[in-house]
Amino acid sequence: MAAEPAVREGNSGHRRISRGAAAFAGILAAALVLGIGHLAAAFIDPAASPFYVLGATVVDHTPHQLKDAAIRRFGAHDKDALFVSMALVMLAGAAVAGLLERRRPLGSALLLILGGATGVLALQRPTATPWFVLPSVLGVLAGIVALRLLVAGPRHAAAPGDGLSRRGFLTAAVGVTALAAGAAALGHVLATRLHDVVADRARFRLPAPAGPAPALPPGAQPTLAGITPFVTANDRFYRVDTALQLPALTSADWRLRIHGMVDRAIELDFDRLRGRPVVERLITLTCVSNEVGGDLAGTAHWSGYPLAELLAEAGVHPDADMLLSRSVDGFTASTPLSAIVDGRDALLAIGMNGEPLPIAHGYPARLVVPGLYGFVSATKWVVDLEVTRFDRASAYWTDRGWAARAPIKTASRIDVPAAFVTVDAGAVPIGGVAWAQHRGIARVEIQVDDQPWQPVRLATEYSTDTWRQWTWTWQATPGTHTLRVRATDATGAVQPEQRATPFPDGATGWHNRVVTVR
Ligand SMILES: Nc1nc2c(c(=O)[nH]1)N[C@H]1C(S)=C(S)[C@@H](COP(=O)(O)O)O[C@H]1N2
Ligand SMILES: [Mo]
Repeated sequence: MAAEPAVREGNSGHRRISRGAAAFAGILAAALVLGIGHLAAAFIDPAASPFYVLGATVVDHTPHQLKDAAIRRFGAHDKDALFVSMALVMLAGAAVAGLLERRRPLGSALLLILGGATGVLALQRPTATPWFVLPSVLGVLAGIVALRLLVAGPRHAAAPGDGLSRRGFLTAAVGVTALAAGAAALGHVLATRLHDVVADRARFRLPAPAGPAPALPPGAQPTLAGITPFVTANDRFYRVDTALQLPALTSADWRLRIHGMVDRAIELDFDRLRGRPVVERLITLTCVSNEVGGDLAGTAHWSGYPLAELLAEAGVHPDADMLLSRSVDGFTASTPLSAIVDGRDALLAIGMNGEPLPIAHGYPARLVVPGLYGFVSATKWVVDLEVTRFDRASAYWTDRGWAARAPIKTASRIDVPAAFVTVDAGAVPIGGVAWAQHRGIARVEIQVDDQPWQPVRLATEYSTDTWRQWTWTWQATPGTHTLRVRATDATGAVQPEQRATPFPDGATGWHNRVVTVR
């Protein structure tokens, strides 16, 4: 079959653009909406870019079941998966707009409605100002002009309804593509230039800790190939947050307001923090979304300022019971004040493993509170601490059905042997990790098939706020066997066998591994 010409004579003698060309025109127009919108957003706030607005809105309204499924299915690539699905939906919508435009300006109307909706959604973003509508509006106007031009032809065409010639169409298409790509690229460059957080982080000098973390005692890290390292490197540390675009907050722009139920509100910046002693602590962070056997946990040297001291300066009212921390991107976490002032190492952290916080982990400042899941304590890019009460305020995930208070549940995991490996009969090294932050691990036991539970060798405890490695030697016999692990915390509570999903306050159940022995 011969290729359809881009432009052909209609019955009326008017040239009408082919369906394929019209769909293509719609896609180019939509690309221009996003490109111009992105450029305009660079002058306002990168968070006002239409593509980002749509993605962030989807993330904020995704039911937790779907979000958990996405994290399970795509892991750290859950955001890539979101971007790809969004792009596909947009591509389809844009093609429809192009097709609709062929007879009447219905495609333009569709762009106007969708662009208007994006502008309204932009105003709902946590950092929004009235200016946030502008990128969507400017983008849509540019998109409509492009769509009219490509599909209906210029106003000064010889006769009303005359479309572009084939050559004119191609020229215009190339022009629109270049404009869209150029605007998007320029927007990207401007946004990074204007908010150059990467350079700022490179210049940031992390103060040496006045109170360094105690050294690892010998025996805290068993030597077993494949066992989880006691300290997690920054680039191996799990990352969980709702941010599609990393907040770009420079240390010069950073302010932390402490207010609410306090005697005097205070505002800190890095100049005011300078000179205060920095402490460094090893703390194991855990995500509530961690499944039984999952790897959403990590241990790092966190350095920063004790939160209790900062709160004491503001003077916390005795009837307050919650610290509501807020990120520059609007995320909030509700932390019981008791967990901050009871002597544990709750920190306003500015360093991770001897470096300024990586941008993805909260640069320039975040919270770390031992013993509590990240969603109720570990606010990254933190800019606001409100002292309040659980009966007056609630945080981001609590508003979406998750628990308001969430201490970390006791967990244990088999790391060695890895899943699906075959081992030789005889002495087989087994190993893993267990955690029960702020209570401590007292015992870890392993069960082979239906045999009695047996205690394993626990690595030396570093502190109750860190995980604990364990090893065991199995006299393996040929066949297929199931190994099961369970931990007991220092209060004597045995990790429950009962399986529970992460929602609403953390998974429970015993991790097991099926091993083939030959
Ligand atoms: N600003 C912000 N901070 C956040 C989150 C978030 O979505 N936004 N997620 C929290 C959750 S659920 C966890 S488990 C920890 C993860 O910290 P990490 O990414 O440094 O491992 O960050 C917490 N802090
Ligand atoms: Mo989390």
